[in-house]
Amino acid sequence: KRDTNFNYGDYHSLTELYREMANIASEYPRVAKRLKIGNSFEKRPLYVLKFSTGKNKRPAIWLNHGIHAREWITQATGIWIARKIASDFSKNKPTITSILNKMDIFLMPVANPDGYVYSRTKNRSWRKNRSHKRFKKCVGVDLNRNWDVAFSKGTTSDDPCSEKYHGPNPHSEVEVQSVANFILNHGNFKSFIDIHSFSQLLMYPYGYINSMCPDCDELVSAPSPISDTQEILKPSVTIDLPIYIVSGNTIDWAYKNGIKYAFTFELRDNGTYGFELPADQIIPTALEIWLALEVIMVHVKDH
Ligand code: ING
Ligand code: ZN
Repeated sequence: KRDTNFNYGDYHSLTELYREMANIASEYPRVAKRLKIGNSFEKRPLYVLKFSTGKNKRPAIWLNHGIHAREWITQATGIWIARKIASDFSKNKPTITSILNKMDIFLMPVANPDGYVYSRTKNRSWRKNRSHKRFKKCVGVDLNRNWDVAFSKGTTSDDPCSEKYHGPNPHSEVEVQSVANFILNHGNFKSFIDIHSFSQLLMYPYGYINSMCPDCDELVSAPSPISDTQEILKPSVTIDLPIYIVSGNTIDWAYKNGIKYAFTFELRDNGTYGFELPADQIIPTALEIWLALEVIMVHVKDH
């Protein structure tokens, strides 16, 4: 039974999303827990939902949503997927049950809460977090340029006023540090999927250099998480190396730290509405990405 009337077909405030995470955990206590992995720069909690049926430190997958504030479809699909995992499991649906019998899923619906609040209340097109340092004339770091991999090398900026500012040093941002520390301390992550919008792409490593990662044969050639995903999503998604060189990005860091199944999705659309995707596309987009995530998670479980 649902004890909330949270509308999954609409966009929500951070407070509503955080409350719904707590609701999911309390409605499905056998499988879901809400963990706090740190605090944002502005001291908001950083929450993750952990889905697990077993002991600690099973092989795990991290689903990362909302690292960029204005990409509202990513936070909205994050909370939808969270409830989907819990409710499918409670109904004994075979795919999610087989995944959760071997693996844990960690889902972070809002990886950049300060930026999200700012985008909702002050500036719809805000991308970065909201950190600031003394003597710096602008606010915010691009959290998808702040990771410790080829820091400051491409499609980024050392100008704090740029929306692609990489920050003063790798992992300078507490939102990046908190996720990185959690993953390194855990030590058994097999997959990291970073969800963005828009462009309808699925990208694999590397982003920081124009070449394929050593495992890319498995990631890309059939049968593979990518080719299987392509099969079910076609023709709505294009699969490729990143279209431009991006240093300091999340999935290159994950891959370099031993997490082989590292992917970036760009959700809908193809530019008609861009970041301001109408709310009536939330559930269709969530259904689409969920199919892809199930395929990838099954592959990870079996390898
Ligand atoms: N796009 C990503 C960006 O940070 C990306 C694209 C991600 C490229 C990861 C390479 C690696 O620019 C959006 N929409 O943020
Ligand atoms: Zn993004």
